[in-house]
Amino acid sequence: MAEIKQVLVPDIGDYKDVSIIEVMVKVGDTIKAEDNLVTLETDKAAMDVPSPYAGVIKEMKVKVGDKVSQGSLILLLESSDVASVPQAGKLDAPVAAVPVIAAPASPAVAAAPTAQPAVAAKPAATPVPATAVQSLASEGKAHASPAIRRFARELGVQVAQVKGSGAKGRVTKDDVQLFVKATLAQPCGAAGGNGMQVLAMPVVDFAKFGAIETRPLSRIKKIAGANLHRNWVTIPHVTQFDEADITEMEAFRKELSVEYAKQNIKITPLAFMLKAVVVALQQFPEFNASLDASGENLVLKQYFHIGVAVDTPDGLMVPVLRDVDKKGIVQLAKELGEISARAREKKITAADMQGGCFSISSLGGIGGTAFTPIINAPEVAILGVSKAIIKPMHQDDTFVARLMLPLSLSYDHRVIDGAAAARFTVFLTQVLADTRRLAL
Ligand code: CAO
Repeated sequence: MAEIKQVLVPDIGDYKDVSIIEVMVKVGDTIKAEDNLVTLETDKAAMDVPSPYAGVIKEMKVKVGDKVSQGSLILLLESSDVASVPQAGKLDAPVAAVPVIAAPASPAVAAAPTAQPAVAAKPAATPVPATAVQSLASEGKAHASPAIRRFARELGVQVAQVKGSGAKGRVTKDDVQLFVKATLAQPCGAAGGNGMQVLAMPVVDFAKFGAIETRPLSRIKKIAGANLHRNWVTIPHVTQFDEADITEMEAFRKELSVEYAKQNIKITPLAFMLKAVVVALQQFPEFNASLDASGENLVLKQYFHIGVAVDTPDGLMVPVLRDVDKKGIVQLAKELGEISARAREKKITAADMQGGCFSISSLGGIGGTAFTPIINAPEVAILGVSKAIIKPMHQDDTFVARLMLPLSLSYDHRVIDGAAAARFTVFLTQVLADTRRLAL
């Protein structure tokens, strides 16, 4: 049966007469256990008070500006709880409030209209000390509770840009929502004041200058294009270039090619690359990772699924080869042949393209010396492979002809530092130069 419960201010340390700076709920709201109710502000930090119970709010006992201490009554709630938040002591004892430190607004993720410059892009992995927070908050001239900052961050909004309508200009949830609505309502390319002002593309009548033919983009190109655009504008890319001496690898590959030609398995350098990349990912786990949705945690993967960019008549597709660490070069060459054939025959499913950890884009069969591939989000790095050519390399005071393979590693600079990227490519070149290392 429903029961009226009192929700009290929990243990907030030695603080007394703390101001309520925000009330997030009102009479009639249905809330879940752990939903935030009010935000308290001491001279050091702000903290949200979560509800210990689920239920419907019957009566509010506080408002913004009130001063409260441990045990003050916040509200009455008709509890619908089967399982409330585990509490120490009496049933009506409040749970301890977890201090939520106001972190600075983090950068926009995905396609939010408020992407920010790369300098602000490194997410705060650990809470920022209260004093630092206060100075950052005042730099941003934004007055907002941690809950509102978090809410704004989730929507990719920089709280400093939102005009606060609350007491002393404090930014409320409504203010953030109105800001987002107003931004979205603006014509494309005219978004004001969000650091992402882009001129609209000029509309040109090309027929004025000569004969033309208009051809619609393929479905694949449209889908891939939207993803590429998002990844390009929201991920701070850097590309690290290197060259691997694959003279010995190529000799071995040619031997294998002859051997497996009878079985119709084509062994290209890419099969070796797949294997070598996994050895490098095992050595540098932050390359085998993704940022989580909050942008504040790195999810390290313990599996090794590698995407391979395949050029099809309808556009680029990136099917994924699974568990590359558990397969040999011949098996990988076989799967590569099969999956690229399926991609070209339009037989690839959405599932075939999911779950990748890292991608390889090889233009080695075509040509070129280097390129800057776009990261396949939510992955954090991609390896571009160009055409290997014989070059004079200086060794033991003389020049020798070696087959050199150009590598271009694009990486997400929010996650990977330049030095780590250079170490990764150097390690990769060492593995490719000595294929015995693939077996380590
Ligand atoms: N250097 C020199 N030669 C290379 C090479 C390299 N890096 N990579 C491949 N080759 C050779 C192969 O050995 C093969 O030679 P033979 O025919 O004499 O045996 C030839 O080039 C053709 O190889 P391939 O392209 O058919 O096979 P692959 O395994 O290298 O690549 C695939 C397969 C599916 C990745 C490729 O066909 C493809 O689609 N590449 C384009 C990917 C793309 O569009 N990327 C850009 C995306 S935007 O970032």
